[in-house]
Amino acid sequence: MRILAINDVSCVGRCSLTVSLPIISACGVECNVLPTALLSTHTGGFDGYTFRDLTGDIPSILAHWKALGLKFDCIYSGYLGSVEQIELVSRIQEAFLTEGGIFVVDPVMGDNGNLYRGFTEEYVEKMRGLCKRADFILPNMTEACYLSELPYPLTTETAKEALQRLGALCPSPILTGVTEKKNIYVYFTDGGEIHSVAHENVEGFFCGAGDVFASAFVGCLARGKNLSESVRLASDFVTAAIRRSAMEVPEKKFGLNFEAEIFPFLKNLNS
Ligand code: PXL
Repeated sequence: MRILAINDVSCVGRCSLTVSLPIISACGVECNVLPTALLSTHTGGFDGYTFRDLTGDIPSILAHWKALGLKFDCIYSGYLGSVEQIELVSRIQEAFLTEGGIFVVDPVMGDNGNLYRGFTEEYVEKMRGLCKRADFILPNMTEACYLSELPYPLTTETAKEALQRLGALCPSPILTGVTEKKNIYVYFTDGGEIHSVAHENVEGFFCGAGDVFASAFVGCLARGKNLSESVRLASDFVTAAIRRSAMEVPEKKFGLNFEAEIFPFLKNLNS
């Protein structure tokens, strides 16, 4: 099983590829990478970060891979720096995904009801197009609201409406981070039916939590777990990391201490 993770490299702040690589590798699966941008930190909380767009490097990387005859069994895309990169990811899926391979799109665009810096309505529209090509999409509540044109925040009732609308984009939408009262829910559709996984909500917002969830989900799928098992394993893992980090990590912008929870996660994956 060969995975390609398409995401940025944020040097500091535990998100994107610095999260995907260790988690997917720890699952026991080969993780290849296509970096979309190089940042000194992520954009969510550090002032003065650097941002180098790597779009210009991608065509020659792809040409080399084509010459090598490379294909990937799973392609997982996350933070894409531009509308142009969304189009490139579509081309990569066409050219490099094996027959019957899995395409997972995390439509990384925003959090807490807002788009991240530099993202526009045009980007949202293009992302809808990419979601239409995916086997699984993993929007958080903010991204689900933008994609489904429902008001933020969702409730447990409107989350089902959002899931239905997302179902028009992709057969298996997985909606994360729906909070109501004391719980936080992941909603997903399996075999046409709506399912949910609930955990106790822990105060504290961590950049990169969505990347931890998505990477674990991809690793579990690649290891042959089904949709429900993968959602359960990934959400148990990210919840344990959030619970621990809420107590231990004084500066939330440095991201989740997922490292300390990786062994229990792997134990569950391997049992
Ligand atoms: O984890 C989401 C993410 C990924 N990549 C970059 C980001 C963020 C969130 O802020 O800034 C560069």
